[in-house]
Amino acid sequence: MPDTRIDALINVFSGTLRLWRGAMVYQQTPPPPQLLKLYDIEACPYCRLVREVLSELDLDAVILPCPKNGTRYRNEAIRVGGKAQFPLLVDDNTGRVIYESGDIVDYLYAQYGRGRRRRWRMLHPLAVISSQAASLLMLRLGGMTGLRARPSRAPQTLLELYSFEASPFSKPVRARLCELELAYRLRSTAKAHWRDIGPPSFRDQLFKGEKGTSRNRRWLAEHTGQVQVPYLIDANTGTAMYESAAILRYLDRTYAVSA
Ligand SMILES: N[C@@H](CCC(=O)N[C@@H](CS)C(=O)NCC(=O)O)C(=O)O
Repeated sequence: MPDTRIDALINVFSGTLRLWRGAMVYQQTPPPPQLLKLYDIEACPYCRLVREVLSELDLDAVILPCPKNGTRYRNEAIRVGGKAQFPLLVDDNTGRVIYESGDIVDYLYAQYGRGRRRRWRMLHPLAVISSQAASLLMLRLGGMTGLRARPSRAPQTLLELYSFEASPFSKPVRARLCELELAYRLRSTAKAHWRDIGPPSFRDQLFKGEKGTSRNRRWLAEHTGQVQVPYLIDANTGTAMYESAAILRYLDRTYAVSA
């Protein structure tokens, strides 16, 4: 089985541990004028909890990868927030700079959703434990990607990735973007209708109806004729592509530098 399939299988288990949070849109929010910024480590269980909520509120964001030993955005994060702790959310719409996953999740639900019930906030420690278990699973079985920086060259223009947090095939791509410290505009593409559930090849045979049940899903349907993630757009080279294995090869070929 190719590596990406094994990774995807491990990600299915880790997604199940998180009860598939970050797979469905709970509320479609009008996009705020300024993009949110998230200083993030893909393998960090706390960052995962925040990314799940971006998917569930259908919020796009600029993801600024800060892997261990990274230099490209880590110093910027310390300048902005005062310390190297991740996740760190910056919302230029309100001037808020927030550490602590629980506080960030509360803030996102309050600012862009319908608020979060107190009992969910009280359950945050449980969410942390299951997210840690999910990360541990990937560490033990998948070698934990998306943790440490690898040498790379920086693109001039932000990459764009259509993805949602629980997507098993998107995770390895986000992990590689993190390791290579490649910032990207996350186009949240979580499922907004039960018709969206299931692998695209199977689902598209079953449901012939209109594709595109959320902003970014509609965009994919209109511009590419299908709805599948991950989908990468790189304006630096005029590239736009589906298929996680091909995207990983492209990122390595284009941006990785041998140490
Ligand atoms: N209580 C914090 C914990 C955050 C945390 O410990 N993050 C780790 C990464 S998983 C970190 O920032 N480590 C410092 C580093 O990576 O340099 C939260 O919920 O956000």
